Amino acid sequence: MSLVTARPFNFELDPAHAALLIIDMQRDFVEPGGFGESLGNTVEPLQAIVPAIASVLAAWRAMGGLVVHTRESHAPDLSDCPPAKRLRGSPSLRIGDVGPMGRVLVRGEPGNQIVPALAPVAGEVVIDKPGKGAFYATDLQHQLQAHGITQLVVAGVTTEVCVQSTLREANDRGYDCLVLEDGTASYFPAFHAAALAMITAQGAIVGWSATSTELLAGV
Ligand code: C5J
Repeated sequence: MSLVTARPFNFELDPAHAALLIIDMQRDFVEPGGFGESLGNTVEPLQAIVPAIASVLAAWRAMGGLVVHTRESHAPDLSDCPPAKRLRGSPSLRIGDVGPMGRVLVRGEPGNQIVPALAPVAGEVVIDKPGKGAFYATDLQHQLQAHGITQLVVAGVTTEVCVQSTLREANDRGYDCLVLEDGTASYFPAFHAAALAMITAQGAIVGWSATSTELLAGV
């Protein structure tokens, strides 16, 4: 066990039973020309967190911890994309449309790959998820149980959408979750701050938060 300085109070990290879960750091969200930008967003806040995640990823790999990456993605025939999701809003590119990085949020397309600085290596788990939460319609729970995982260190995007949905799903399944303050981001900085506040409120009702530096001091 090692004690990580965290909010709302220190987090007892059990490295042997903790996984690093990196949510949706895929080109579709992080790079210009992808789905995130097609919705009218600027991608800079998401690009800014790549170095912090990369440093935690390097430390996690060095200690032999389980790394899980997720990608929000759909089958090429969009059979796992409800019309309610595809038709929502008025993006310049809808899910399945052809954009500068191939078909938006479709598995196997260039834009659906994880950004090169955080690309998975052999032995790491990659979960393709059709929803916002990483447990919905995936085998994430099975993978974590198979590796004896009880704690999750969570990074990725966006804080108030896929990160928060996944944290709530994980919390309901009994995982202790620590979210990285400088390893998560939103297109809307105010939503990032609000999501962290919601997660850690009421005595860590959903989880804890810490910076990557605070986590690394305890790894
Ligand atoms: C969104 C995500 N925001 N990964 N996806 O649509 O947060």
